[in-house]
Amino acid sequence: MSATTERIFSGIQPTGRKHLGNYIGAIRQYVAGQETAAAPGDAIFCIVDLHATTVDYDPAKLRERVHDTVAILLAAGLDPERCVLFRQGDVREHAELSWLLSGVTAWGDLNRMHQWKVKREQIEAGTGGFVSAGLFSYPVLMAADVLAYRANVVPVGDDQRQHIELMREVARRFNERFGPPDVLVVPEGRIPEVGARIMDLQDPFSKMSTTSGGDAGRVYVLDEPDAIRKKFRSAVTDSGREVRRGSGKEGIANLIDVLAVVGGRTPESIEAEFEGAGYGDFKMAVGDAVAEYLAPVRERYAGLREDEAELERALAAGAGAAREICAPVLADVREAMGVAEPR
Ligand code: AQP
Repeated sequence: MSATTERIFSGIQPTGRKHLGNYIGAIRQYVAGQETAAAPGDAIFCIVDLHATTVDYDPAKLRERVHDTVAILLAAGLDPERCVLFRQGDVREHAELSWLLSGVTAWGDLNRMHQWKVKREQIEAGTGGFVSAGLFSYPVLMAADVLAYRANVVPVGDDQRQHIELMREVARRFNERFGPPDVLVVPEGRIPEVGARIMDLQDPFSKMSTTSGGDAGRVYVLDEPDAIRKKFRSAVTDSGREVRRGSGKEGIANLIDVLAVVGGRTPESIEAEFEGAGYGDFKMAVGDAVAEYLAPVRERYAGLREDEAELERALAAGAGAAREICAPVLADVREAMGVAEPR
């Protein structure tokens, strides 16, 4: 990567059933990043199976879901010839760098992470159940994922702002402590202007999420067109009649954003088009547009998912390419830290 080249990196959880928020906030950006990358090694995407082990999970299902997730990414347009697409657990450098970076990560910063704060409150209230240490420290692994590649751009949704801030802080602290020269690149988040936070269709004050909310509020990338239309028809809005954004109109604003993204338009043009239209017609239009937008992905997915040998072949090639980029960075990190190279 030259000084002016952009290298993007992003990780995605192997939850298998990705939702419209994941697609609009992240996956769509991955494909755009691949299109503009100067070389395949400048667009790097990782299925983060190690992150998935911080909560209760079924090992057999994890393997399956990695395959589901790769197939979705390929169906969305990622091309292993034009980007680096791999499984985190295949590249040992991630776990190793995570440990090394934990020495320059402030405990207080981790203790302030939003997701951890929620867990901490549950622990304090005695309702947390088993909480793994990994749930506290996984942001360090996220930092390692990105910093191992000296990526300078991280395409993500709005919910990842705090994680990006932490990885920037870790990179800065590492460089201050062990430089000069700077060993790590301080990355920037790339958060889309429209669609960075797609909201739950049944609760427009909460983001569309894998782990909270119900299926009615969450549109899956692989949902059948009729199911998609039905979810949009039942989307919670407000008691008004105007298709515009504004206070008290969070549900409608969310639908405007969704239609803007899938139609490649601005929210303003949608407000203008639907001026005077009823909510029913508007919701129908959004449902139709999303069903049409996701249909080709769902259709391609079926064929890709059934060829597991090919998915594994693509992941293995991706892991090899990833290692070629991150192994020298790890060597530099060890050298700067005075830690021996493995014999
Ligand atoms: N609602 C959303 N709107 C826009 N972007 C979103 N992302 C997640 N939700 C939204 C972005 O999707 C990317 C991949 O997320 P992930 O696979 O790491 O997350 P996940 O755990 O499968 O999905 P959720 O819904 O984000 O999980 P919960 O809410 O259950 O913890 C990320 O770039 C993310 O910003």
